Amino acid sequence: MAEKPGSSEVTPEEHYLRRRAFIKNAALFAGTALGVGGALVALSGGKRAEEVAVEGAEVSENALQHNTSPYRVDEPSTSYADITSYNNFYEFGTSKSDPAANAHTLNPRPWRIRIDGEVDVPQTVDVDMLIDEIPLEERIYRMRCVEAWSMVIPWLGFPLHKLLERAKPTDRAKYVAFSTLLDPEQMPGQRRRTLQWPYIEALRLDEAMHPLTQMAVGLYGKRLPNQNAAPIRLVVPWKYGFKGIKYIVSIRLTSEEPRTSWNLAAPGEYGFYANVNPEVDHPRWTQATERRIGDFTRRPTLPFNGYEDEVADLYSGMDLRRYF
Ligand SMILES: Nc1nc2c(c(=O)[nH]1)N[C@H]1C(S)=C(S)[C@@H](COP(=O)(O)O)O[C@H]1N2
Ligand SMILES: [Mo]
Repeated sequence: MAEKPGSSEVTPEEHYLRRRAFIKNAALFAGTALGVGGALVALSGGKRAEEVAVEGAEVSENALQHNTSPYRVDEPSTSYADITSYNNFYEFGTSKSDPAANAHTLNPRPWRIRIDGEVDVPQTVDVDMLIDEIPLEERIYRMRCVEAWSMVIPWLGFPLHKLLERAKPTDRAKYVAFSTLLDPEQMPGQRRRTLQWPYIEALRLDEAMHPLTQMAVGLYGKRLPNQNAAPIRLVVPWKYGFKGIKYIVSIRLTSEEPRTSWNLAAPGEYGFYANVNPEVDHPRWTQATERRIGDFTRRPTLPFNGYEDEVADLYSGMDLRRYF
């Protein structure tokens, strides 16, 4: 248990789980005179959340223990302030500042997700239970919005396949559809007809099972703030940001390709696949370049958002202009 902070080796799962259990107990006593702050520093491993690293400080209930992962782009991360104030979450309005201003009405805990459809073990899972049971990893991914702006975001989460494997997809399962909660009380934008509510997104099963596809529960070492979709959202780094559905309550496996919100709203503009592709322009703007939030000049957009080596095989033989 005497690991030094900053050691980023992958921790064997059993050791990791025991360590998490210890930290949980220790956290119960944080703020008392027991002086566990120092012990937490030594035990936190991987990247230390700032809240945990300060000797004697209170352990923020928002801090999440996690490992680092090899998936980290070699570019500076966008600031926490930008990631949490420049958002798309149409359930709160269409302006970038609406979610940060209004998403305090969300009620992300407790939170359950229903997994059903073409699975042998349909189930309802509690997000806090998942956070306890599945080791979290930090992954620093590029995120490219279809509107041609981008960020680099240090997400905390776990690969989606770990969740899907629990439900045991049947042989007929070919797609995975995700749904956001429908509740205009919490999300007043759902009273307006900007999209057909609830927001629905979907992936092919092989895309959903790909190791890069992540369920995110945190950001910069802490639980997701409401505007970034507390308590849980999807992150598919080689696709346009709209595939990364927020505030998920349902995951359904299907044999037919599901209809998705943006594709229903404007099929000529937003395809089912939505792979980042600098060669296929949006009908109203170029996708060849993008504006990284915080930068002054535009930069070229990379095929599959820079994840071509990992994912191009998923689409071999497909005409990516037709299946955009
Ligand atoms: N439910 C829901 N999910 C959503 C959206 C939305 O409006 N509603 N916007 C999408 C779009 S277009 C983008 S770019 C990302 C933005 O995520 P962020 O605000 O956390 O950066 O969320 C995606 N997920
Ligand atoms: Mo987006």
